[in-house]
Amino acid sequence: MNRRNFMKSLATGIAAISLPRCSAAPAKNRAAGKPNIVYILADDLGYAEVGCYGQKKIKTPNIDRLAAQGMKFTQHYSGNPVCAPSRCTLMTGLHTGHSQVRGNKQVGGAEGWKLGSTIGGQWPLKKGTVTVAKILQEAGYATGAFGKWGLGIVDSTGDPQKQGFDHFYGYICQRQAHTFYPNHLWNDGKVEHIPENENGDNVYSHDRISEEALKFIRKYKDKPFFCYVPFTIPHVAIQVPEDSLAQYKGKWPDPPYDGSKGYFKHPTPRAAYAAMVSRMDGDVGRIMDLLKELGLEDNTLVIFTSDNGPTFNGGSDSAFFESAGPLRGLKASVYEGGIRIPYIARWPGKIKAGSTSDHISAFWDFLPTCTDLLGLDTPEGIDGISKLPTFLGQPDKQKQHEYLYWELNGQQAIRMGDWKAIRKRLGKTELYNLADDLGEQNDLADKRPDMVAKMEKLFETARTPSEQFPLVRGAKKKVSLSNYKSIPKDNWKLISADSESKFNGKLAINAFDGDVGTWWHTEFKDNRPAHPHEIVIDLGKSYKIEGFRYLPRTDSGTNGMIKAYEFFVGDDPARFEKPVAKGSFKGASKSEVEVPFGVKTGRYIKLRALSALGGEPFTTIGELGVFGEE
Ligand SMILES: [Ca+2]
Ligand SMILES: [Ca+2]
Repeated sequence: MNRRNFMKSLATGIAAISLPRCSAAPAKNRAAGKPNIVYILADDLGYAEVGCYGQKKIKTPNIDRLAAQGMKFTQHYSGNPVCAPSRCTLMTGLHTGHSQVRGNKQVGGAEGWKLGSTIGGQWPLKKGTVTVAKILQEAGYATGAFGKWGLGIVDSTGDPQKQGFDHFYGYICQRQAHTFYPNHLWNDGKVEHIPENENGDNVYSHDRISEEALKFIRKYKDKPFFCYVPFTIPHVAIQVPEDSLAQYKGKWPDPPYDGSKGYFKHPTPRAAYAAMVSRMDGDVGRIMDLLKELGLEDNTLVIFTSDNGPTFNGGSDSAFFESAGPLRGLKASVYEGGIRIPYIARWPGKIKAGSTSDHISAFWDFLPTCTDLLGLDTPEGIDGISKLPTFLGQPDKQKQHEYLYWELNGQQAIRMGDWKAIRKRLGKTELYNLADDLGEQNDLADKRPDMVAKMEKLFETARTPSEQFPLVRGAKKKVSLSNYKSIPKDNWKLISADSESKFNGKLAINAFDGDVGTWWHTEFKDNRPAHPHEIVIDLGKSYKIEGFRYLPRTDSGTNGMIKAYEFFVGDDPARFEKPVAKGSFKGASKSEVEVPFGVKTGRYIKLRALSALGGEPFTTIGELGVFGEE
């Protein structure tokens, strides 16, 4: 089935289920065998940070109980060693050689921290993406996400409520989740102000998020529901309420953390970190208690896992807790410690209690497992394989991956059977045999050139190029013109620019002539005008514009590189309404900067520069581009 037919079948699905969705049909859904799905995703929880995976210091009785009542996977992998791309693979069934999001790519600056800001966030999922949430939604599930999203801010194409979730509560921008006492969270696309945190650490966001997840389960108890709970802890900052801290205070030598490795300082960081894990464990327990209370235990598949390995900064102490167990590497690394994670599945009567599986699986298996569960067609071209046969105790029916693939910031990794290959920035391939070298200490590349050749071929073929997430960054100083192809500039015309440097040819038209080596520079002689500087361009016809690209001047100079900006789209070059995007570019760089925003239709664009990086009264643009469609 191709993608179009698949989308068509989704559409048909809507019609077929629209009646029961509007009337009381819970019994029918039950009979149709649609189990509820609760997917709990811890943030940065290491392979060995829960008791049932060998943790000795931190207590996780509820997660351990989940394992005792379900199946524990010893070889399950996250989608990526960091947050956003990992979650993208979970949602789309595609590994990071094929997925839209392959890194933590911020959009704009840290504006997401500001109350009600809809600027910032992470690179958004595209419109029309087939997500597991969408599939479940169309299959009649109530769908809710509670915690940290990181795949596009409110109003962008990646907004969770445009990607299959009926409800979203929590942090829409993952950077905002670097404090657990925020001044706001997001509730169904609206800002929920938390005034209690304006002058002190009073409302712990994790508690609110847990409460909302519980409310959702209660509200939709009579429907099949998909409750996705991407908890925000134990990711740093190390912050936890006193009642949890009390459990660990004074248990170990605990040197204070002075804040020098980022985030916030803490007087007893080890105790606080352990307390964060245990507090999250407590909420896993509350979710299980509620399922029991509502009589939903038997008809609910509960999955508990983590989005990547344990972290190394912000005062965390992964060495002290042996957070990755015997595995090499931590978060952000494609060694096992960065990607092998705890994974427990519980479904009484279907999944054998107290069982263990060494089936090799990954985040991108979740989507096809769900379609398999519901007897739906799996979208073509995805990388995942259903693990339902393993859940149901039929290992002989379980299809195996030929290999798993990851990439991040120039690192590539492949797991094929017992073999693991790693390559960094296209350098020499490392080769390990995990069967007898779980810690990836003994590089066998020189001994097995045959296997290295096989893996190196896969490093090329397992991925498609990504314009937004090139495998190796910074390799080229020059920006490729192909980056600017999205909306052709052949018919663009300059409407106005408030100033240009005529004497040396740095004219305003250089801002969109398709040449990275030419740029617009505002007048810099004696009569230099001050900010703001504006350029207005006619695109030749109307487009649905989804974002713009800014390439600063590409020589060694830096003056005039735009800092604060506002960007407008409109139908009248003389009158624009409020900006569709505003923010600041972070630092001087020869790279282009991309700023996606929600779709805005118009024929004219205006960029207004409010300040320059060096504080001088200039503006320069090497190349301006816009992306979107007709
Ligand atoms: Ca994470
Ligand atoms: Ca140019």
